[in-house]
Amino acid sequence: MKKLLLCTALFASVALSAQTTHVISWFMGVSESQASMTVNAGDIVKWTWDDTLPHTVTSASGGAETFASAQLTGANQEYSHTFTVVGSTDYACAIHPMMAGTITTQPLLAVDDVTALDFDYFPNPATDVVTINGKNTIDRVVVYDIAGRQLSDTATTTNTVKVYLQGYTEGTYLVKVFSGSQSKNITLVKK
Ligand SMILES: [Cu+2]
Repeated sequence: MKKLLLCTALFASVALSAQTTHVISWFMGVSESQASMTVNAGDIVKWTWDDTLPHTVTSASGGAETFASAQLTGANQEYSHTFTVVGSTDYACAIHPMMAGTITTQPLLAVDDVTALDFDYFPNPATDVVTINGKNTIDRVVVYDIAGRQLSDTATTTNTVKVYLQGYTEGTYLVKVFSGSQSKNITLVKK
């Protein structure tokens, strides 16, 4: 049983390494939280124009990455950028500076890290609670939605940690589990 669960964990980690495209709706009145997200290194962020006004997507100086779209006008215009540098980049529309956000790039799990932190988790998919059983003490568990938005950040001090999913809608969630200096991402499905 334990072996099977570990295989599941390995598979989930590998699946998470796939490149993901995140979409941001780009329009006059977009909020900073709508325009901001955390992505894994290698992910693509695609902005889609959702009004008829001219906009750009332009990075601020001093950020991790530098990018600038052309000035594009009209619904369904789009601009994409692939984020590869770990760190944060503020950006805005050059025409409407209040249209602004921050893209934070976190390191993609290296293949060698997959077995570094030893734990099982079950059940997955789950309806209410997922139990994580660590070989060592688990220090912290952070839950993200599939768009990379952080939903919870819990400090823990035990080998066994429960992740409660009752309040979440059905779907896929990313969970970062920390133990000592190591961390590992897993994918949980709420059904
Ligand atoms: Cu604009």
